[in-house]
Amino acid sequence: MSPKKNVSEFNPADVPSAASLKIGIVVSSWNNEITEALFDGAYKTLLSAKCRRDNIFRIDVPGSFELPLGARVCFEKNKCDAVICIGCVIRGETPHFDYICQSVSKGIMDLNLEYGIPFVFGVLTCNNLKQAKDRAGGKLGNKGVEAAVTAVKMAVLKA
Ligand code: DLZ
Repeated sequence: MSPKKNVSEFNPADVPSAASLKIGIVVSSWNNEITEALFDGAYKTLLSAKCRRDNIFRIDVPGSFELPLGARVCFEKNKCDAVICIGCVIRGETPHFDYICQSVSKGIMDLNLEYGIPFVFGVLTCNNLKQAKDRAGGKLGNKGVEAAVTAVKMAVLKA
């Protein structure tokens, strides 16, 4: 059954303050119409959680496959409390999609366990562009918003 409602809605009162947090956001340039919308959702959500603009560090990488290394660089450079990885992989005619998705999800999980801080999986893995648009500020919400809420909650849990 396909979801029919915006699942990104949250109660701001349930999100801890990010006033003392440093958050990295790594953005993949592939499907950039989508990834910029996800970034926008994440950035605004961090600000609404009181994260300071100068404590948000953005790094751009060419594609989702590069997200784990970009996230590691972002963490090592800025000593972030959490890093949000934003990407959008859209299925094509070959198994390429599966290789990228598996590598990226495993790469990001490995970073969580290696560094002991949250590296958040803000990557859309979609069958087509419409599914991506629906989840990047469309009728199903914005996964960038959800990634930012997760980053703040997990960073505070760690602290
Ligand atoms: C090559 C490629 C393809 C076909 N599709 C996507 C995609 O849908 N989303 C994405 O983020 N990146 C894609 N890439 C690029 C790879 O992630 C990677 O940047 C290149 O294979 C170089 O390592």
